[in-house]
Amino acid sequence: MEKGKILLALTGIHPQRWHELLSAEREVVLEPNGADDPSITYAVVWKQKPNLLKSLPNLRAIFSIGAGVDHVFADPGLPDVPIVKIVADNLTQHMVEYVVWRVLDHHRQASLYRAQQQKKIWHDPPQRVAGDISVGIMGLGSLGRAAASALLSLGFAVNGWSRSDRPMQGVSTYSGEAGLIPFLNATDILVVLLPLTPQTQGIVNYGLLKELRRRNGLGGAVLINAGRGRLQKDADIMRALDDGTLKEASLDVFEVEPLPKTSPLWSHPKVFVTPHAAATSDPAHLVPIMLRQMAAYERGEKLENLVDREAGY
Ligand code: NDP
Ligand code: OXD
Repeated sequence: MEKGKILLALTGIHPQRWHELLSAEREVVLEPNGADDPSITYAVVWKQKPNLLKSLPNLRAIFSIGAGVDHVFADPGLPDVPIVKIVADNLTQHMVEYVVWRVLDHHRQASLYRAQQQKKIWHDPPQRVAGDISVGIMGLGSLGRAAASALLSLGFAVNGWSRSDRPMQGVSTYSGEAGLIPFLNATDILVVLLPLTPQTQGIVNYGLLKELRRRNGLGGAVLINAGRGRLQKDADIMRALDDGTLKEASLDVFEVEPLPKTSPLWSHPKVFVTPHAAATSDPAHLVPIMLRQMAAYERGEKLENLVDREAGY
């Protein structure tokens, strides 16, 4: 197969660094200029414009610059070519750090100490150890498994929920619809690392949060969502925080992003907001992986980390 040309089509992300690094090895067309060039063979995308790719007759594969691919599927004219998602140590490391940071922050009652500090209160509340707390990870994929390992090494009890059976040493695993309620009933801190698909949209709602365990001395259940915003119902999270169903939440993703300035989540005292920054895609680490895959494909090897179109992730 001859060396292919790349279309770089990013929305809401500055393309310069991606362009520079991809251009070091291949010819790159930067959307919108020349985006209909029939000699384009690969598309590197983040939220590509609708119907942009369907007119490219020689497109061999689409590379998402993120681990999530819901932004690729949002295109009604998505051509039927392989879609590759990112699996990279660098991205995984960022996500593991985010999850461990947020779990420890809630577990070690950081909000209580911040409030005490503001009032100059010297008070040492009772402490639990990690083994008293069950962290439940919804989505035991590349990121979920790495986060589970890190939490296990800190001594937390860890539960995991996935679509199919995913045994993991040291983790209590649950799967499918039948496993969801038992998983939630055994979980104190819920970490959401699911992909957004028609099956998972809106799954983090009030009814689900009600099922979380509340007998751990944490003072209530905790939600951490770093998956996708449309997995959750922002209004249900507000309701759950306000009536005590949830003690606290760390939210990296929101139904609408950027989070509108009018959203009450910004100023809610029990919510920790980050701007979809749990694991940012770093071109210096991800472009070499994409270029390696393109070269391997042209040598006749298989593409790795392919998206299952039917499953949507
Ligand atoms: P993977 O595809 O490796 O894993 C997805 C996991 O979710 C799998 O365990 C899968 O089950 C499970 N799952 C999917 N659908 C269902 C369902 N209907 N019911 C139960 N479980 C389900 O994805 P990654 O770990 O690489 O990434 C997860 C998500 O994290 C991404 O899709 C993206 O949305 C988000 N993300 C967010 C970032 C941020 O900065 N906030 C950065 C990077 C990613 P099974 O194992 O059976 O297939
Ligand atoms: C991703 C993201 O999917 O950054 O990688 O959200």
